[in-house]
Amino acid sequence: MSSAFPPAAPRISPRTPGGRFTGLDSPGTSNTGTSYFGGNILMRQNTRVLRRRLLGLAAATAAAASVGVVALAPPASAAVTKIEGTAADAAGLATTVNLYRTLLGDPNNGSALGSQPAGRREINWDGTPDAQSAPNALPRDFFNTTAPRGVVFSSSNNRFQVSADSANPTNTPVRFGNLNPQYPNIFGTFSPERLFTPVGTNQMRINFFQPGSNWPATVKGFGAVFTDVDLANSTKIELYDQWGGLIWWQHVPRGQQANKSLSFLGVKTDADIYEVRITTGNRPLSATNNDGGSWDVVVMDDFLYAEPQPL
Ligand SMILES: [Ca+2]
Ligand SMILES: [Ca+2]
Repeated sequence: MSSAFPPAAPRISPRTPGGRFTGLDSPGTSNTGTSYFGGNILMRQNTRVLRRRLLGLAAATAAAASVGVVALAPPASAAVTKIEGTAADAAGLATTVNLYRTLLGDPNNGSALGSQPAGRREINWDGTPDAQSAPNALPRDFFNTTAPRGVVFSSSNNRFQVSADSANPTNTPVRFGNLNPQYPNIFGTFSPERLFTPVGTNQMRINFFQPGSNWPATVKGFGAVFTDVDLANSTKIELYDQWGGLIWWQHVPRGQQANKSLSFLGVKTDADIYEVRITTGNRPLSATNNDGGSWDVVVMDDFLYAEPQPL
């Protein structure tokens, strides 16, 4: 299978053509990270000051000459605080996920419209209606329209699915048993009982918006729960800035049991995350892709991320 990430699907455009320069730097970033991904703090701070000045100059130039956005290079490095863990069940993983909730901060802003001043957003998939759950597709903008939480998904085919719950009108099997009868035996849940996956591919992208609008946004942290990660190098999270620069990436830790393991990987960073790319396992879900040996099929449960702030 090719390791190349699929091309991005068309993005939703900002409401003002040509972009704008305000808000590209968020105030109040801290340097309290417990682990760092290259570079030193002083250099980054100086870079940010310089970047603000350049952006201001570019904005003035753009206003005078009516030209478009000038893409400037992002900071060379970012501070990253990482929380990760694996467990046999939801109770075992709860401590890890709660640590990450604390790191992102309260409150959980639910489906509140617009960017809130603090806190985080979560998606556990469990409230997704039957009509948008397996065997039906989940609209890729469901969590910025019906449930406005500021995320829109994309992939090579833009097909996504939330698993059926145990009481649904079409008697669809839980945990993606509709796609392969093996899957209910290998996938566990962190938040019962719906799970999430791209369909026809094992790679997807997440872009952020001011919740309920098409105004692009960035976040300062993202984490997700995965189930049945069997191989150490099959599943990963990548974070990118608005210039397409890689901020950070890491493989998701593999579970310590054959089936239904839960894994969590989440980071908070002082960089502005414009896009998250997720690779789930090394095979997409399908009737012929049975999990085992060198074939690792993985799906996702809870997403947790910092409050989307407008770009
Ligand atoms: Ca769930
Ligand atoms: Ca697996």
